[in-house]
Amino acid sequence: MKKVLFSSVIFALLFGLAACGGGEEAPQAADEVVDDGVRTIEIVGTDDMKFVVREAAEGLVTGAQAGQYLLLEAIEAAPGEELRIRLTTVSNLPATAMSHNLALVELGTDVDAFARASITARDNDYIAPAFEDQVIVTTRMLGNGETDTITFTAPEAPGEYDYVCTFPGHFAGGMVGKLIVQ
Ligand SMILES: [Cu+2]
Repeated sequence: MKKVLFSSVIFALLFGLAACGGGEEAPQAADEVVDDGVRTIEIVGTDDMKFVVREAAEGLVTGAQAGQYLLLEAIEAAPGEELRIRLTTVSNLPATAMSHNLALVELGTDVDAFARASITARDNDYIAPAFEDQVIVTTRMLGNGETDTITFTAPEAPGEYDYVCTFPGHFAGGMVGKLIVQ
């Protein structure tokens, strides 16, 4: 019994040390760091109210350089393709002033109306309840340093699906893009 206890203490000590890891950036959460073959797109939301990526990649339509990033204009996907989007907000401002989400909506959604209606939907993470049935998938609203990962299946119907950030003013500021299913 005594030996067992001793081993447990050693184990706890070793485990504790390993968990501390010493200064390296900790992973977001165990369930977000996975390698299961699903295409994962790392997107950053910036203080310029843009969706950006760190580098170009197949299946991404990128535009102008935006500081250290590339503007992300569109994501190309096959019908029914499984996709994962990891959105991270990088900001110098408090979350109440600068947060981002990424909400993908059905074809035919009036995104301008959706964004405008969502301005007053703070209690619902800035997703207007009246438009919820047109939202295919959305991340949480994220302040500086926060990340959310969504895994979803691209629609079967080909078309250009809008995604927007619904934080007040960000749609108007150009925080938009398209999921091109083809
Ligand atoms: Cu935003």
